[in-house]
Amino acid sequence: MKKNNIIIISSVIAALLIVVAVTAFLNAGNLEEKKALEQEEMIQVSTGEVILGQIDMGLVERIGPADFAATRDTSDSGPSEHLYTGVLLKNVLEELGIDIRDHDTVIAKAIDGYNVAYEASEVREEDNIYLAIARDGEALGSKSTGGSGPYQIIVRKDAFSQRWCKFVTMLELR
Ligand SMILES: Nc1nc2c(c(=O)[nH]1)N[C@H]1C(S)=C(S)[C@@H](COP(=O)(O)O)O[C@H]1N2
Ligand SMILES: [Mo]
Repeated sequence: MKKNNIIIISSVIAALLIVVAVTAFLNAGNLEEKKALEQEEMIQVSTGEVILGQIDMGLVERIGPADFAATRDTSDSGPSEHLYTGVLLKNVLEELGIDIRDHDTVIAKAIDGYNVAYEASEVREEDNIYLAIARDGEALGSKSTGGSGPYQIIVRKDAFSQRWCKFVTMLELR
């Protein structure tokens, strides 16, 4: 084989390897970053590019968590009513100095790769989308401890709870 051909083929293989590596990195969806946030019991709030703030337990405590009932309905269990403790997501954003009217959508991103998009208009509703920290009086726990937290988004109007978001570590406002 000509030396030039070997150089061309090697370059193509190298370029493909770089593409594979970059794609794998992007697909990981900042898993390390999400794990660190889970560990520190924090949620990062951003526009996707710019960080707008961070939610921690102190912030939730300052807003004043309250109990509310919601129906959890999973694929392998029937509907069951639970008492969750949390704060309205819109109050959390307000506490961070974020005006939800500047955005159309809030995307919740969880540590297991589950993402849910909420319309800003839903988030603004009075008694619908909550950020919960406890269920039936017990802290939610984390994915590694078999729980659903430390934070979980509860959508009270979602009859089948599939738009709830367990293990949420990031909120992206678009
Ligand atoms: N992070 C995350 N959130 C999630 C899910 C999930 O797989 N991962 N499943 C959804 C679905 S389909 C249901 S019914 C509810 C309740 O799930 P559970 O049975 O694990 O409580 O969580 C929702 N939120
Ligand atoms: Mo579900």
